[in-house]
Amino acid sequence: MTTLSDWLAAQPVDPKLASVVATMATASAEIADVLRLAPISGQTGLAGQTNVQGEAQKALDVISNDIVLNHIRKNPDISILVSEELDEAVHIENQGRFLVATDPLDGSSNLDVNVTVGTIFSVLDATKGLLQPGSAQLAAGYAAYGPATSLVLTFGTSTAVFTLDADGTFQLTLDNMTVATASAEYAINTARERLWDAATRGYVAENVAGETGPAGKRHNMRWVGSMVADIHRILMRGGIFLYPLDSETISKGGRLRLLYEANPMALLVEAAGGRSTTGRERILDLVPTGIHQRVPVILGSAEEVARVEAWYAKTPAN
Ligand code: FDP
Repeated sequence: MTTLSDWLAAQPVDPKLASVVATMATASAEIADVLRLAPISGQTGLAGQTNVQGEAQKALDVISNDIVLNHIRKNPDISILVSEELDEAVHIENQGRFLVATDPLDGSSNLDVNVTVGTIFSVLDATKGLLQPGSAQLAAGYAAYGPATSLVLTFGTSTAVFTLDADGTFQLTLDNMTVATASAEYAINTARERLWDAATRGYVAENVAGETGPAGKRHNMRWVGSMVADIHRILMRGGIFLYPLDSETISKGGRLRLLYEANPMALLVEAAGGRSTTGRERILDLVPTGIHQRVPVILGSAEEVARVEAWYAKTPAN
């Protein structure tokens, strides 16, 4: 077996950059431990609850953020942390060349039902500022805390999957993964159908029409509602994930966050041969205007994403 350390040492990247990824892997292994035992330790994942001793509990996403921050502070090569849990970027007093943007616990509304959640992260050159396009990412990854803890990583050219072993090391379980070009599985929250734009409506209607409709094949729908779980399924067996702009999210720019959700997932998917778009633009080309900016997200198997892009191309922007 190849451990994460062996694999990182063999990558043609700056060893300091590799150390940033190793730091996020270590933080993820600690978060996996906390989540695994959370129901026994009485952690509900909800803020404002008290434990059996009557002590105030921190929400699991706050605990996860603390774990990440704690590990980041120990790595002198990381000088800035942007986190979904923190309003402002944290500037750490060192000369570290790297910035980490993270959603420390994504999908947290699934915590109480023991469904896969995850930690997503993106690594940028800290000397180039907070608001860089996703194409400038030096590395990206996520940990998926499911039946197994998976760590999925890219330095921008290929995507590899590791699995957390019983002794706390990550073992390489799939190198150079590819997202199937064609697929018939789509993921979207259909409860929002009344809010969708014409392009989303058109694409989904074709899928629902099945083999006798314009898509010419029967589609299936899967929506975990935890982005890490949905994207992990798509990376492993193909498919498309859509959280498009709709009449409710339009005022905020979208639902999901650009810096620590859309960008890292887009880099992972594209490095595995898939596509990513807002519908009208490649996600990785967007220049952020704020650290917590939201964007529409459509990514996955190239042929399915191209079908959605074709719908947007023939639908005028609002
Ligand atoms: P959550 O709020 O539980 O953290 O990041 C936001 C996110 O989950 C994604 O993981 C998930 O894909 C999405 O929200 C689900 O949104 P809906 O509840 O609107 O379906």
